[in-house]
Amino acid sequence: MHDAVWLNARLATMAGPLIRDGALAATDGRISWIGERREWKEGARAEHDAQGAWILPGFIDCHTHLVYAGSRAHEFELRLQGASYEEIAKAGGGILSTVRATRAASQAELLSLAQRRLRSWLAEGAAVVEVKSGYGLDRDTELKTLRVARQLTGVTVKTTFLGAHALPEEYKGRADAYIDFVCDETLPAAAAEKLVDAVDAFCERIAFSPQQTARIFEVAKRLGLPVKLHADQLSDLGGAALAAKHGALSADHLEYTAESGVEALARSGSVAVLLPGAFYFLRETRLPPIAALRRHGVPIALATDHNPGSSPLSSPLLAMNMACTLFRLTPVEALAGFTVHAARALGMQSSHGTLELGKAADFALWEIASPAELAYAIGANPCVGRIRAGNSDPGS
Ligand code: DI6
Ligand code: FE
Repeated sequence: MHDAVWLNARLATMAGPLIRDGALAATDGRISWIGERREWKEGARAEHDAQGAWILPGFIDCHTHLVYAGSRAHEFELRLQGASYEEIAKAGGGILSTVRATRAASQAELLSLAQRRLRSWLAEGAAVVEVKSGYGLDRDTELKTLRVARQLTGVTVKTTFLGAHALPEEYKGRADAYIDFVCDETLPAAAAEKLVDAVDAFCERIAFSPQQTARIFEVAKRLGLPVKLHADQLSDLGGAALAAKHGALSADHLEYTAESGVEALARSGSVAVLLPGAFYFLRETRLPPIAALRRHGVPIALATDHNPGSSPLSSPLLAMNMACTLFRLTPVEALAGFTVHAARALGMQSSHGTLELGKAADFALWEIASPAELAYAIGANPCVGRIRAGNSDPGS
């Protein structure tokens, strides 16, 4: 006897062909039966009529910076008057202005801000959201933001330590000393408190060098933590190849990645995470190497990159549309980018990302005529239900 079954459903499992008249059952929070309706002969304690809705795996947003305080609307105005993102960062605005606001906020304030932001993801059927630190930069605030991420409710949260996001004001001109501090103090302290699922860095001219990034990765390895990287977003520092060399779960952004970097990702089995929100919001023109990623068979994930400076985007659906219109991904690729490949970018492919027997019963119901509509429509939200661990009232 299964706990619950959804009948009269259309299923996009993201692991096989579409099922136009399907049934999906859940037991103990996992998918306990899935297939054609006519083959469903078992019993369930609760029977739900999906009324012809499409069921897809719950979306996985594998790259966000959700926990922060303050607003950067003013910088948006400056950029519209001609200032560049890099100029604003060099003048002490940018990430550092969010760091000041985040340091000043209490843990309770940060939690209430982030939980409120998260509502948009819940409304669009998200199951998993990755959340990075990186707006604290001192030890206490990095730990504070990661604790907040762990306290968020309604989705499964994966935390990523991003202490090497920017050089804090108190280390001005002493980047290597700051990397020492991250390697010796902040990262080990965060890991000891079990606040870290993965380790990331911002490898960029305006942030940290490949050598500094490699030092962080060595510490992550010693602590037994997987790595990911903000790679080649604004310039090609060989970030993708560096991530691949360290067996990264993913390399993210990749606008400036050369073909050799793509080949390295293919060899290491790392996922390419594309972030069309930042591309759009910074009005970038250099496209990530989509054709090469396809040619070399690198799995492509998508994410919102939600952050206050370069991608104030809170909608997975809009990110999918942007990936199609700006990067020319197909709707099927966009859907895979927020499900099966995103799961892999977080190392959770054995439990999430597809609708298959034994995986988490985390899925969403959509009132649409075909799955492609999710990537096609702009500004609509046809989500009519969200199930988490088999539970249709997934409040916490
Ligand atoms: N890359 C980005 O685009 C964001 N962080 C990063 O490493 C920008 C974050 C910000 O501007 O606050
Ligand atoms: Fe980012």
